Amino acid sequence: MAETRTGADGANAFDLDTYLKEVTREVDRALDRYLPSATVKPATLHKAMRYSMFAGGKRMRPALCVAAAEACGANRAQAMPLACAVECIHTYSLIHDDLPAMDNDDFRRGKPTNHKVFGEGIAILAGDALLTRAFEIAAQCRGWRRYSHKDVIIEIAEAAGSKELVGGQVADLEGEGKDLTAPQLRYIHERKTSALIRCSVRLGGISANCNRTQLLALTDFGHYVGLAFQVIDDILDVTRSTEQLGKTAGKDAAARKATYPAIVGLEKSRKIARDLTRKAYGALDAFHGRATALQALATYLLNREH
Ligand code: GRG
Repeated sequence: MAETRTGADGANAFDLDTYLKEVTREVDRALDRYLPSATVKPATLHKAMRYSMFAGGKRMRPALCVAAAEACGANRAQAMPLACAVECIHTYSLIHDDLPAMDNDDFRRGKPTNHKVFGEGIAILAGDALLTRAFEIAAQCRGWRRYSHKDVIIEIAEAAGSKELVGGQVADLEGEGKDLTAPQLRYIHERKTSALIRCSVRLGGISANCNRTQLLALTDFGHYVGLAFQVIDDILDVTRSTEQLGKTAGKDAAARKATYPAIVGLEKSRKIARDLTRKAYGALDAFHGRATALQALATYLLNREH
């Protein structure tokens, strides 16, 4: 079990590495149970769903969900169903994002993209089935004292829907080749990336029956971490190689996509990511030192190299 250790300087050092390994193992085990086996008919579809799901994603959204639940006093098992639901939505969005009609990418999570292996038709359907499975998992949860199943279904549907995740993707597509302003770019980031990260953190709180003050703090934390996540993603796209990222590097410039590095330069972009992460830390004050894992995850996401 990951612990908070006391370092040589007397300060507490959270062992994030162990924490992430443990959470990833538990999430992978749960996802394996939640997805139909690769031999269940239609086997091609279930193979395609599993191919992308177990291709080696960082599992950041489930980890944030679990860490948020723990900050509110719950255990990992309580957060696991909704953590898995969010990873199903995230994986669907990546499969569809990689399609020729979208970002047209050949490489994701260090492997050929879903449509490269299974063809476009099956890739679209694997994405659809993962999206649908997320709602099934949420609907099958035992329930929460303060939140109804309807609350949770609406929470996920709004984050994944036309005004957030899908809406952000539309704005991203429509912005290609245009000179966007920083506020226009932020509009895209808030929807395309931050909405699902914010939802992951809120679902962790909901899994723990969090109170209103905690939910609002988690909302702010997820919002700022989600924005910082995309700024760092844009920076990595220009500073890292395809091998290091496990997905095609330099795609944004090639597609003439607006990014923070393109608009304000690399140094200013790094400062923006640091400032957003600082705001995320600020939101954790509401947890009076009980949100160590969330704080460590925010730092990790700021400093990540892939
Ligand atoms: C409805 C046809 C249709 C398409 C929608 C919503 C959508 C497709 C795509 C979402 C857009 C998208 C991919 C946003 C970027 C978010 C982002 C930075 C993803 C990468 O997340 P990581 O780094 O990935 O956590 P891993 O692979 O580690 O899980």
